[in-house]
Amino acid sequence: MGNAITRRGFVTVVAAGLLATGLAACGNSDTGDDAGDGNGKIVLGFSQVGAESGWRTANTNSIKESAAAAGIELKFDDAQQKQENQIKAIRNFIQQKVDVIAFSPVVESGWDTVLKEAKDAGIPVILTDRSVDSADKSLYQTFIGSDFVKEGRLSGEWLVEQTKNATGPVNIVELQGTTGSAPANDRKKGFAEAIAANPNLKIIASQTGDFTRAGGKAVMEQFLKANPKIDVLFAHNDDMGLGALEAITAAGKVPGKDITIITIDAVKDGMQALADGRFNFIAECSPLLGDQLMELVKKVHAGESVPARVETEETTFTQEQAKAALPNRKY
Ligand code: GYE
Repeated sequence: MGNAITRRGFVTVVAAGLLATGLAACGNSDTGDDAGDGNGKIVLGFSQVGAESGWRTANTNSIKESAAAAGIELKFDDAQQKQENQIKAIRNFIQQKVDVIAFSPVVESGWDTVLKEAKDAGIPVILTDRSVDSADKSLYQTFIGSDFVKEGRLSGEWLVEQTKNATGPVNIVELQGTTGSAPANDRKKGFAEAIAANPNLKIIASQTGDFTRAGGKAVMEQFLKANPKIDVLFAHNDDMGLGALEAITAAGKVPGKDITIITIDAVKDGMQALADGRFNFIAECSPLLGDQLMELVKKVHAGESVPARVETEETTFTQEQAKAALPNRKY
């Protein structure tokens, strides 16, 4: 594995042996006009997860803006968080003979058949934001996105440090992201690993809130009813944390004080809650993947080799750091 910081602040990880594999088989040496638009532009079919969170909205905007700036024709589909819709959209893109397909897989499993169809049609596929668990890596060219395990681990490590002098048990509730999605699986894993050596840190309840505010609120209400002593909330994204704030306040507790709140994403509303003292810590997950994605689209379309993995560079925020960063936050 080689590591290099690229000019856009992304860390590029090049896996050995990937160079140009699969690309030759794709045979995409045309001018980018297959979709019949007659304007010579590269046509990109993009299947988005949905519009479930502030993160997702920022990600969609980034992709649309970057495609326009790069002169790439974008066919955009919103799958409303349903895998079947994404599979349909990808099949449509194949039928329309787009030049490149990119998508953010709502869940990790169940993609092999449709990815094989794209490969057989000679259309290269790029995974963005979330990955798939397909064993056959030749089904896609590259995966650009965050290290979700690391985000969970950083969240857990912060909590371990904060609670190092705690004498009694620290009761944690967890709001998971969409069941079966890479960020839910990985954030859960990273967090659990980070706190594992501290037996007083206990996850007493863990359920999905589907990455939405409404989900976060509803599940937090149940958690509060069932558990008289909750010390910490770990939410897999800001939006669920923001929904949970309402439930916590309605239960007569003070968020950020009675209950320590850790979330992931660092979108504006989350950062505001952190700066205001209602959240306590956020691990950042950048949705601004558009520019980097368009560069990859151009490269795979030109038959050039690309790294197997392009990892987003991210940081973490405490309340003080959120106050300082908020005025310049882009999303
Ligand atoms: O954290 C969450 C969104 O896949 C990284 O999806 C993304 C996650 C993000 O709904 O807010």
